[in-house]
Amino acid sequence: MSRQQAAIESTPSKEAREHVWNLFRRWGFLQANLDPLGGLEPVAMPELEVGGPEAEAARRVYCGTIGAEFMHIADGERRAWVQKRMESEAPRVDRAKILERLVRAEIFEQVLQTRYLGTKRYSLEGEAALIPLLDAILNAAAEQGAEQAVLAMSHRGRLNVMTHIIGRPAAEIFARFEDVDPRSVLGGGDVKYHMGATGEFQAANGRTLGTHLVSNPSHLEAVDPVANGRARAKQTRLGKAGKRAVLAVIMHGDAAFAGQGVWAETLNMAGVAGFNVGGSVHIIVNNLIGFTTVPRDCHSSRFSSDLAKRLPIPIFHVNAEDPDAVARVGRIALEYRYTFESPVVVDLIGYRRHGHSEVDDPTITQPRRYRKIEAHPPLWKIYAAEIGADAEPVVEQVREELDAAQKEALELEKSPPMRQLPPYWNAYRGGRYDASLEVSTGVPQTELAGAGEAIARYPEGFHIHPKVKKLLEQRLEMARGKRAIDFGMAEALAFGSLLKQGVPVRLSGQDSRRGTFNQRHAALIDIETEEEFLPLQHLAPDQAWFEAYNSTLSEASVLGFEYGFSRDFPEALVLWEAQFGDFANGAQIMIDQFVVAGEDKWNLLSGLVLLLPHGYEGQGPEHSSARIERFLQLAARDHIQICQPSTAAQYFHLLRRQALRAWRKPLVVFTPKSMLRHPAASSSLAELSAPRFQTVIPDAGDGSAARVLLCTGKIGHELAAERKRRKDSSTAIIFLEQLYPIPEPELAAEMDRHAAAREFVWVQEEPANMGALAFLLPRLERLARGRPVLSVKRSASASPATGSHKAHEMEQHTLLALAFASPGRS
Ligand SMILES: Cc1ncc(C[n+]2csc(CCOP(=O)(O)OP(=O)(O)O)c2C)c(N)n1
Repeated sequence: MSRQQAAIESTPSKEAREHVWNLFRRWGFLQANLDPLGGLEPVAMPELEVGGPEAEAARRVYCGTIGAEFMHIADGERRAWVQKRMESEAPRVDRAKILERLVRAEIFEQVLQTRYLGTKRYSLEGEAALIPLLDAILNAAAEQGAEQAVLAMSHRGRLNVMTHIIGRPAAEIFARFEDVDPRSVLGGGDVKYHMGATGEFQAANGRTLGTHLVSNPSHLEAVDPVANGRARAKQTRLGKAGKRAVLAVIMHGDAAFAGQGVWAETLNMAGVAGFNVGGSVHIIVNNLIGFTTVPRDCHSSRFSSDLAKRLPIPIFHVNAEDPDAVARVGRIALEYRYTFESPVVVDLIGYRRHGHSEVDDPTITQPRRYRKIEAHPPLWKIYAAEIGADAEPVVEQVREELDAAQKEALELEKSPPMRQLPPYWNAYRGGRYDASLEVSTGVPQTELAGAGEAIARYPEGFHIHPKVKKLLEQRLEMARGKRAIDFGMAEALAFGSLLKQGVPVRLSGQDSRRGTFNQRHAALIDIETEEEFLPLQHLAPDQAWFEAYNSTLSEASVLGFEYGFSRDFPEALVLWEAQFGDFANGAQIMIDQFVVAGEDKWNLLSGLVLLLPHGYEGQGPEHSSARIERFLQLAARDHIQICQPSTAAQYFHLLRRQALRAWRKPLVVFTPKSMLRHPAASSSLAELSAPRFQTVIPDAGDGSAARVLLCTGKIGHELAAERKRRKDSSTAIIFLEQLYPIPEPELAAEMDRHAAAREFVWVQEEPANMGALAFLLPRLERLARGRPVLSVKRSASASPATGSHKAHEMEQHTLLALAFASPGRS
């Protein structure tokens, strides 16, 4: 007998009992019976080698088919809550309903397997308990007052969830297997197990929950922040009640959960003001395999869920072959979310009956495990025997229903869309650009002055920082027309004028409240109290809402979140800002898979704005380029807009255009750094009152120039200064402000106006293999009508810019010299 055992048996005091229970509360999950196939060996724990009735009782609670990890939570109230739920008697569950759910889940897969042999569907078999788990979660959510659930998941079991939880008719799934309408998606569309779906869930208490499964790409976990952003937007629509009314449920594969950083980034946002969704419910659909890779090669920890312990949130591991325990855990998890507005993780441990997809043979890599699986009956059979029920009538009925659904699908001419857009999308459209979409974006000077005064105002007694005070005084002068308007003020006026027109504005990014370049000051900070004041929230009583958030230091999750937000708030101007444009490549998956391709794949629109500081200023390889070339490579079918406004007024009109046009397309804006306050890029109030954004800024001359330089952004101002210094009157400079959709009529008109020009020269700061050159050259050549189009650029390079400031200056000097070199020599 160990010393510990002896001590406990000789002194059965309350403290000793508590001590034993605490050992199991802390470590019991390591010896819980979690793997239906018995592969997950219990961990030898000397702490748990205690005997006696208390230990037996504690072992029954904590080493059964539920393994609860919660003792890492510092908040005693939360620990006590989980403890109470674990240690109280398991509530009764509706076993007949659970059995029916299991039968439906498995027979659905079997029917698809026999009818469409050799087609990938990513079966849920081996994890069928996911359906009763989601059922328990949504039923409990309905009791808590939830009205909508935003669900996200990858491939595994997705078709099953669409049918049995989201509520889409099985005929729609069959229609996709039959591929009844291939012409409708030529060159576009997406595979069936990525599609979004909208439906309704009938809860046991009589309430109906709106359900939506978010469209998602193959890139595992990329959908996580998107789903949360969508939930946040839906919550924002409902005001204070939003967090209770809208629930996010995100499902993960075990390999992806452990391996993909975007999920870790998303979890890190859970408690941050701008990104909180009142707690999302996470389910790891844990089949203890990732494609062909076993858990020990997928993560360094025992459980794939360990990363979740970065936050003080509970993790409930549950054996997927104990459906009663699964249903119980679902309810506990959901109620924890609602009690503490906290994320919560359910780790549903089962197996995968087939290969990664049904066309893959798993016996090559896991022969022993798959021999076991082959001999293992489906869960509904095990459960029916356990509860003494006859499942055959349900099986028959489900088969008949699915037969009928397939027949129905064969009669369809089109695959009906499984998702529906909410009515707030009615006023917006995508598709091709046409000029009739344009609206006036100018604002009368008197209104600008009024908005400007309000932007520069702060409450009496507010202790303002002297530097900010000066900036606000300057803004006041700008509003009164006594000082030229810089980019910071132009942006504030764009936001302010939109807010007054009823357009909400949401901005987030790293240090975006102050602005990386000290240019924004969206939130003023009292230097005595550190209280905040956001002038744009105090413009007028009937103004729209304004939110500006500093984000976590992440690109992928924050951009994903804002994309999600924009998907459910088309009426708002939603902006994500990169600290420097270079860092946007940390969010490349979001850009490629959602922002740019969303319309093509899913016919889903977004008006999200990406603000990407760009420009060569000698700050090294990573603070120069927002990779214009990459965005241009992605540009097709008018699905994104790519612009580089060269003046404050142009930025003002561009932002307003984005919000006021009915055309909802993502907008990539290359924003300035050194030009933020440069006189050449500043504007007058009159320019902000001008009718609209100019896609092309023509040269101010009479069109007689012998040589025409074409450019975009900062380099144009440098070219103009150089032209002045040289007293050159034979060179024209045209600014291309919108790189895509390429404004052909405007550009052609301006190039044609220069009838005497012998050549056109595209001038860019970027190396030859970057920037807009490769994209524009063939187009410019076409518009030049036979005249040569030359180019001036840095030499091709693998890295965007030099690390030496002096080298940068030498290069810049050479660029300008070449741009003004005599014809034919560039
Ligand atoms: C980011 C990313 N990398 C790789 C893949 C290819 N891939 C698709 S499924 C899969 C295995 C996923 O395993 P797991 O997360 O455990 O989910 P399961 O398929 O077992 O349900 C992999 C590697 C992918 N889709 N996304």
